[in-house]
Amino acid sequence: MADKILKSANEAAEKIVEWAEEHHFETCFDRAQRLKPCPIGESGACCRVCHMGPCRLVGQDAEEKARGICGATLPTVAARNLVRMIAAGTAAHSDHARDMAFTLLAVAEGETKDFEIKDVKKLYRVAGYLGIDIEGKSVNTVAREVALKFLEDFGRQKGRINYLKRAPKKTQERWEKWGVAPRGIDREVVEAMHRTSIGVDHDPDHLLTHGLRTALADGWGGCMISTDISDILFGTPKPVKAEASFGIFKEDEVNIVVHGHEPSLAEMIVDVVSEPEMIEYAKSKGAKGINLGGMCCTANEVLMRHGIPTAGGFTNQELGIMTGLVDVITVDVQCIMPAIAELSKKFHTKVITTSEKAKMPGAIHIEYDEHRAKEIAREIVKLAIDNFPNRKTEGSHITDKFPLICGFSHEYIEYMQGGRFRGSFRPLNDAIIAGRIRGVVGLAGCDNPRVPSTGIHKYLATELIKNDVLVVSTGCGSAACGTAGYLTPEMALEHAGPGLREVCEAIGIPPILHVGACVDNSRILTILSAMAAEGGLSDEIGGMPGVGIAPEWMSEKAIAIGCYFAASGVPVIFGGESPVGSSEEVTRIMTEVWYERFKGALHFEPDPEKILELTYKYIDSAREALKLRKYEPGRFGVERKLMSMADRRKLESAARPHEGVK
Ligand code: NFS
Repeated sequence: MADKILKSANEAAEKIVEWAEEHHFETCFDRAQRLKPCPIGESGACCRVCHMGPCRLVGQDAEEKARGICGATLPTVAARNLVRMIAAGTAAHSDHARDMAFTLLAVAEGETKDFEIKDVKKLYRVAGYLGIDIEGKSVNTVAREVALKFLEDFGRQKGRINYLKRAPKKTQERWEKWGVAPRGIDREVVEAMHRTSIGVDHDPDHLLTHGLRTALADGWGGCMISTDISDILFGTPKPVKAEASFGIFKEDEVNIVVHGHEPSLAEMIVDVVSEPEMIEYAKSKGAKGINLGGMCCTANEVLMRHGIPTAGGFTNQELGIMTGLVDVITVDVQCIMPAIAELSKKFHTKVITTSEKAKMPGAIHIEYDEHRAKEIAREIVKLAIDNFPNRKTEGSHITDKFPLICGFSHEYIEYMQGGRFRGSFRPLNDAIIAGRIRGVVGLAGCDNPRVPSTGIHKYLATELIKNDVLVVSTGCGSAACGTAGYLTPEMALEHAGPGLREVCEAIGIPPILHVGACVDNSRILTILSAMAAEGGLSDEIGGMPGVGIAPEWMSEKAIAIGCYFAASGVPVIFGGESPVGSSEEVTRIMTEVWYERFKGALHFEPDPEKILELTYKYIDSAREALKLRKYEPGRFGVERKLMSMADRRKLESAARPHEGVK
C-alpha cells in the first residue's frame, strides 16, 4: 500500500487517472503533486486573523519566543487556527441540519406534498428523546413539535442543546465539569469566531475548551439532528445490497449522479427516475432506461436507504466525469470540487448546482426548493435525458464494480442483536467482554489525493479486522471500503480474525459496518451510549475499548467530528501532518489534557503502522482498565460452529471475569 507511484490505491480509479494522463486531463492528483503545502501554514504557525500580518511564527524556540505583531504566541495562534476549523466544520453540518429541520416543518405544516413522514416509529422515538408528549396528537402535530424543538437548538442563547441528555450521565457530568456543554449551535459557532478574532481569547487551553464546546454542538446537535430528521422523513436504514465503483454507470442508459450532502432532492430524484413517463421519455431518446448513482455523502444517504449504487468518495468526482458516461451530475453543498465544472466542458456532462447557498461558474443552476421538490427533480432528470444523445464515445469507460451491504443504523444494529422485542447491545458487549471482539474502531473521514487515495483506509480496514477489531465506517471511509469490495460478509470469512469472524457469522453481518454519511457519525455516538447503558463495559463513553480513525482527512468538518468524539471520550487518530504540529503546547492539550478530562484525545499521525500501534494501545489499555480478559489473538474460532444466540449467551456469561467491575 505504500507504493508512492500510485495516485489512487483503487484500481479502477488508478486506471482512469492513467487514461487522464494519456489524454492530458488534469486531476486533483496532479494538482496535489504540483502544489506542495506551505509548511508554516500546514503546521498552524501562520496567523492571518488581522491585516498587520500574516505573521509567521517560526524560528528557533518558536514555541517560547516567536510573537506576532500583536504579541500572540505560537500556541495561541495554533489553537486559534484549530478552533476556526472546528467552527467551520460545525457550521457546515449544522446548516445542513437546519435545512432538514425546515423541511420537516414544511412537511408537518402541509406546505409540501412531495415528502411524507416515512418512519413514524422513529418520529415517536425522537419525540421521546425530546420530551414531547405524543398522546392523542396527530403524526403531523408531533412532527411539527419535533421540528420546532430542533430549531430551538440553533438559536438558543442559554441552557443546553436538547440531545446532550442522550449521552451517558457520567459523560454529561464531565462536560459540565469542564465547561464544554454547548448552549446553542449558532451561539457556539459565533463565539468561536469572536474569540479567535484579533485581540480576544489568548489562552490556548481556554480557546481549545471552547473549540470542544463548539464541536459538541456539531456532534450532539447538527449531526444528530440531520441523521434523525433524515430517518424520520426518508426511513431509518436497514441492510440493503448495492454496488460500488465506476462500473455502476451504464453505457446504454441515462446516467445521473447525485453528489454533495443534503438528501432531500436526491430522495426526490430516486422517486422520479422510476416514473414510467420518465423511462418512456428516456427510451424516446435512445436510452434503455435511467440509471442513478451517487458520489460522496449524498451517495451514502441514498445508498443506505435505497441501495442506489455509489461511484465512490471525494477523489472520485473528476474521475466519474472522465468515464464519459455521466449525463448529469447534481451538486448541492460541501466537498464539491469546483474543478468539475471546467472539466465537464470537455465531456458532454452537465453539472447542475442546486443549493441557494452554492453556485459554480460554468455550471447550470436549478435551485432546489422543498415546496416544489418533485417538479425540480423532474426538470433535472429531463435535462439528463435530453443530454444522453450528446454523449461522445471518448471517455475511459471503466466497468469494474463490487457488491456491498450497507444500512447499519443504530436501530438496526440493536434489532439484529435480539429481534424486534428483545433488541439490545448485549451480544456486542458480551463479545467484547469475552475478547472475541478486541474493540471497535470508527473508520471515517475523507479520501485524500495527497496519499495514494483510499489506500490507508484499505490497509487499516484489513489489518483491524484481522486483529478482531469490529469496524464501523462512515462517509468517504465507507466509500473507500465499498469501492474496494470490502463491505461484504465474505470479507469476514476471508480476512477477519477468528473471534470477530465467529461473531459476524453468528449475527450474519460483515466485519465492516457501513453506518452512513459523515453526519451519521452521530450514530456511532448513540451506539457507544447504548453500549455504556447496556452494562459490563464502561458506564460512560470514555474508557470504552474504541478508537476513531480518519486516516486521509482533509475537510474542516472532519476536525469538528474528531473533536466531538474526543470530548465525548473517544481517542481519535487522524492521518497526515498535524494542522497544529508547530505547537507542542497545543499538541499536549489535545492529547494529555483532553485525555485526563474526557478520556478522549486527538492525535495526528502520518504513519499508518503507527496509527495501528496507537489504536491497539488504546484498546488494550481500556480492556485492562475495565478488567476484561486480555485479548489473545487466535483464542477463539478454533472449533468453528454457528451458534444460536442462546448458546452464545450461555458461553459468554460463563466467561465474564469483569462481573461487578465498572
Ligand atoms: Ni465527510 Fe462527506 Fe467525504 Fe470528507 Fe467530504 S464527502 S461529509 S468531508 S470528503 S468524508
